[in-house]
Amino acid sequence: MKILFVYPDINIRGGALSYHYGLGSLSSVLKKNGHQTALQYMYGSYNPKPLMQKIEEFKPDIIGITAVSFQYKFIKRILKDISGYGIFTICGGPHISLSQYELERTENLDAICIGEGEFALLELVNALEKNEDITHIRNIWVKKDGKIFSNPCRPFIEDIDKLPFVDRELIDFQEIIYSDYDRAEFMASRGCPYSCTYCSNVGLRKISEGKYVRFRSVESIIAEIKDVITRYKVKSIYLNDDVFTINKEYVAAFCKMYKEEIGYPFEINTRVENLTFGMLQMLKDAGCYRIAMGLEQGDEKFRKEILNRPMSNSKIEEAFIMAKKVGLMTKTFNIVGFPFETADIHMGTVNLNRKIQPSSAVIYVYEPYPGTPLYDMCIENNFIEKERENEEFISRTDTILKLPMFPREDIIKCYKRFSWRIYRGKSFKRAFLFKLYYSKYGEILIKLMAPFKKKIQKFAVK
Ligand code: B12
Ligand code: SF4
Repeated sequence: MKILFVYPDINIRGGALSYHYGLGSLSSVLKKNGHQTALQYMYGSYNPKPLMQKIEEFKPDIIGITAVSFQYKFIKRILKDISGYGIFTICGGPHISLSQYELERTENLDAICIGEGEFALLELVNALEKNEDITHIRNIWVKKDGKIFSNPCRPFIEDIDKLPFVDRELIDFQEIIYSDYDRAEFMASRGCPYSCTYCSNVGLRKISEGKYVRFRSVESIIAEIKDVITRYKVKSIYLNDDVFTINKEYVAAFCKMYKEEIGYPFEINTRVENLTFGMLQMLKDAGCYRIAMGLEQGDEKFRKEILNRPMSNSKIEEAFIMAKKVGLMTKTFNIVGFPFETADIHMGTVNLNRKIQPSSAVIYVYEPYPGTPLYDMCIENNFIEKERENEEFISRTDTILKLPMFPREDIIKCYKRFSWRIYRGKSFKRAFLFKLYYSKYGEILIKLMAPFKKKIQKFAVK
């Protein structure tokens, strides 16, 4: 069978193309079982024409679309625009997994996949090929003659080492690397043990039985990195796991083997609670050059009570001091525009970042994701402006919330001024560059400066 995957990545800020691990994994499993796959990566503004052209060339039997919440409005347009081809359509990914009602509400959508899709999709494709019944496959819900056939989910895949490496050939992976500072991305794990109220992990964990947080063996991830760096031109590695440092012994074993067998500069995402001076030294010694941590909100009480992130400000400060001591660059992820936040509470985020002075600080506007406790809180309090849900803007630069305590204009102001506020008087070049980046000309500048972005980044963080 021929399966055409669609990765909608429309109206996303930043200028770097991205790889989709989930689709890469699905593609590998299907190919291993004798099926053919292709991908349509939809980047920039909405344009269905290249997709239609791909459908005409590849002639797929099935179209499989991956969905995060922000992209769902575009997915509905895609489904409408390609409905004339009459091809079987299925949607999966975190949004669908937590908003199963979409199957009933979405026209021209035949099925959805809830949770992990490798073995469910394979079963579906095999059944379609043999013209067998498809209404009883675990994880797959099907719409047939207006009737929904829902099914339970199989347990989470226990040993993720058993999955083949993701299919990097599904896309021009070298182009992805070039667009992302010559960096190749990997994932050593699935899942996250924490339960921040704004993050989909809270809901995704409940989908299936079994262990949610799983790591591949160190040997397996090192083998994959080796495979990629021998096939592509790569200068650095990004382990994009939700939290890479959950298990101390794993980090130690990884660092040892990575240093001996790979040695490229690398970066990771982490949580302040996991970090010790010894672990940071080990990471640095193995070639880690930067760690990224979600700070999200700087007001300790708000962070604990609304976001379920109980770490103290002093713990955050301590982690950044330690990282700087061992010579690691640091990056914070921050969010503005949470329900019940105010401009004053947001200043806690500014002040904490100002104090710790990370090498770079990223800010997003809060986006409510179905299946999360904070989304439910938005619904209960009538904070979502339903009529604005289909509006087109760049993801996480605007809000669809109407918060009596934090008007939209103030959220956008805080978003745009954030980096200027934290670096002003501390690092002129960072303050200036970030001010430009978040200004109304930011998006145009990102595009114009794309050929020089590596130089600009080096200049900004040094
Ligand atoms: C790595 C990552 C990225 C990377 C790579 C993107 C990717 N998805 O591979 C980058 C940095 C590019 C990225 C970008 C974004 N991300 Co992101 N990302 C993640 C992260 C940390 C891991 C994703 C992953 O690889 N998981 C492992 C793979 C194997 O799982 P998977 O992708 O879910 O796919 C499996 C199933 O979902 C299913 N499946 C998925 N698609 C399909 C399609 C079909 C047809 C079928 C049958 C099955 C199926 O089968 C797959 C294999 O088991 C998750 C957090 C998480 N724990 O999921 C956030 C997450 C997916 N990201 C999120 C968001 C919001 C974004 C952005 C919108 C941010 C932005 N504004 O820039 C963009 C959107 C990109 C896009 N257009 O999809 C949210 C989505 C929440 C939501 N409900 O919308 C998540 C869940 C984190 C969170 N805050 O809650 N992200
Ligand atoms: S630590 Fe990060 S990935 Fe884990 S639940 Fe919280 S926000 Fe999500």
